[in-house]
Amino acid sequence: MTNKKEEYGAQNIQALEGLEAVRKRPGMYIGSTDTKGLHHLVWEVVDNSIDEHLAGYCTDIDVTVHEDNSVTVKDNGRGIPTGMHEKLKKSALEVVMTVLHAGGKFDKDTYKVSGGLHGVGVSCVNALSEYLKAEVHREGEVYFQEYSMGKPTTEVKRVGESDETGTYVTFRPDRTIFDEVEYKYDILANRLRELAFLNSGLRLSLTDERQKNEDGTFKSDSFHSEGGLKEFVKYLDESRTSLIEEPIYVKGKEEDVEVEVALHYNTGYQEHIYSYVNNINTREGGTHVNGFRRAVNREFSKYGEENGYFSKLKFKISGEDFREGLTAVVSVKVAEPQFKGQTKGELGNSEVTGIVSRAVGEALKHYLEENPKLSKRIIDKVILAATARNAARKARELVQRKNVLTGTGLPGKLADCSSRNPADSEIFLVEGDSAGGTAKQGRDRKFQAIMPLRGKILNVEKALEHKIYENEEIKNIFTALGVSIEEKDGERILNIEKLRYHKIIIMCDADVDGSHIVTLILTFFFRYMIPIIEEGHLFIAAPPLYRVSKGKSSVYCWNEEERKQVVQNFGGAEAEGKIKIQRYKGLGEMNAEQLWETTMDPDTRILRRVTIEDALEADRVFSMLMGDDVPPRRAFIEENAKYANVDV
Ligand code: 0RA
Repeated sequence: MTNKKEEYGAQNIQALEGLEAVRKRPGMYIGSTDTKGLHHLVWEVVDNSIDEHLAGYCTDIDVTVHEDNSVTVKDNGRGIPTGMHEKLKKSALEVVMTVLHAGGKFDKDTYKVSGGLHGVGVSCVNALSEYLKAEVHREGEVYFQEYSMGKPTTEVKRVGESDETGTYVTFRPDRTIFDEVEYKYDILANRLRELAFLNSGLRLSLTDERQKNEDGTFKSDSFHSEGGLKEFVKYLDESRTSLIEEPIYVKGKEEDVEVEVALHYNTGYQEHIYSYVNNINTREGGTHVNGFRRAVNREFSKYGEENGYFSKLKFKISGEDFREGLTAVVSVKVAEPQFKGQTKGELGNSEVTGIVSRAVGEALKHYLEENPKLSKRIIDKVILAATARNAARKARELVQRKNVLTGTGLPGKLADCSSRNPADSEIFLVEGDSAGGTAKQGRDRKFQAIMPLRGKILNVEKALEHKIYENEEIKNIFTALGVSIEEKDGERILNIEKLRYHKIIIMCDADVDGSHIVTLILTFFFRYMIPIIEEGHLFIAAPPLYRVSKGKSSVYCWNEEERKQVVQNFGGAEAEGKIKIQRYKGLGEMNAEQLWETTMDPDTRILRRVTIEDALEADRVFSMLMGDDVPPRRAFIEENAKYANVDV
């Protein structure tokens, strides 16, 4: 930690623009006004506290959710300055809290890092809160000011003395702005855990005053990691079997770019690279990830060649062979990050590639020289990966060639639709042959195709790749969808240009088995067809749970609450006897007409679009669900019978 001596006073804060714009177009500033935007408010304040940590002044950050869903973020940083801002003739505290972009970050001497949607300023949080209170402990005194919708409702008041420093920000999100105002413990806890790994030494805690433990204390968690990224990769690989005992750790700095990387090998077949720029997850990777991959390929292939390990191979080792079973976290701190890509989740700064590649290269070279046994273990795995990839390519080519030979090449089980326009066409992947049959009768064949899937499709987390292409159900999915896997520069990419349906709808029973099958299918798409999720083509059908009828009228219900409401509307308990409640346990209990009107008719059905809300958490859940430990999987499925990782 560095301790900067420069004086940072009220005059460093520049006033820029008003907060009206934030209330008019909140999405522009915090991304959205759904639950994601709601949580973004917390991250905005926490980011400011983390900046204090990065500047060397803050060791503890405490987040508390109060009973009314207001939140307090407390830190022990320097405290927001309270002196008079010379130009604006106002307290700097008031300027920071009420003037857009006045957080101090636009002064490059103060804060080196900020990026993405983060860093829009704590004043945005103020603008979007029906109530906010800022309390500052600084220079022996305690000050506070209160606000409503971004406007001060009190002066900056001096209320007492304190021998500590720090900032407390308490805010209650504005109900007229957010669709939903309930904070989710798990979302907060997951990000705080991640921040603890990314900022080793920093303590972050979460307390939820809405939930009590059995002993009467509030539900809470505390996150702290001395090991930082090393512990992070261990945590990510928790449910997998390690190939090497300890992660390989890299830390370096060049031209003001800080590089921190930890990598670990497991016995699995997947590559998991999590990347961050200034603590922000870069889902689409970018120049830092490219630099990392380049170094891994270069150093391992050099080492393998020099030691003659590859001499007997009849095919080329490709980049991805070096990354099978690799889990890594790549974190860089960059002064002026440039983000690109569709969701601004990709780092663009070109200088970063070389910097990361050099830092990682050097550390790997060292590791390989000093750990010949472990290095050989990794190389053996690389060779196995290359061999399997070669076999997979052969299997895949066979499948793809076969399709050309058999004319349309469409699987026999597919009941296709007549439309040839992918934009209008949808395919239902249906659990079981019998429900598949009902769906075929109930569908509108003009634009709806049906493909029944038999039982549980292959568990792709565990299977070797060539096994996957030999699996009948999976081959059918590939060919029905019209997508193929192609190799380009030794990397495999999914070609979805010829995708035959723009809506792919998973339709399973609304029970535990059904949600297990949904998870398996989601895993498959997550691992092998991510562009389909990214492009928003994947959906989950929601069959109703009940049909409540009285006389000739009947109503479908999707949950307990709806059912109670409908029973009440039908006359409640008095009409006991006359009201019939049918509980649907599976799709098979509905006839074709019922299935159509509840689950398939675009005018009345409910579809959930599958998004990769949080790739990191989704991935962990998939591994946990598919991994070796059965009990946590069972518990998870039962708890989340209503499909996790899915945006409703
Ligand atoms: C402006 C300048 C300084 C600190 C902060 C803002 C600051 C903001 C927040 C928001 C939450 N916690 C915070 N902690 C600090 C620099 C202060 C100095 O030089 O003393």
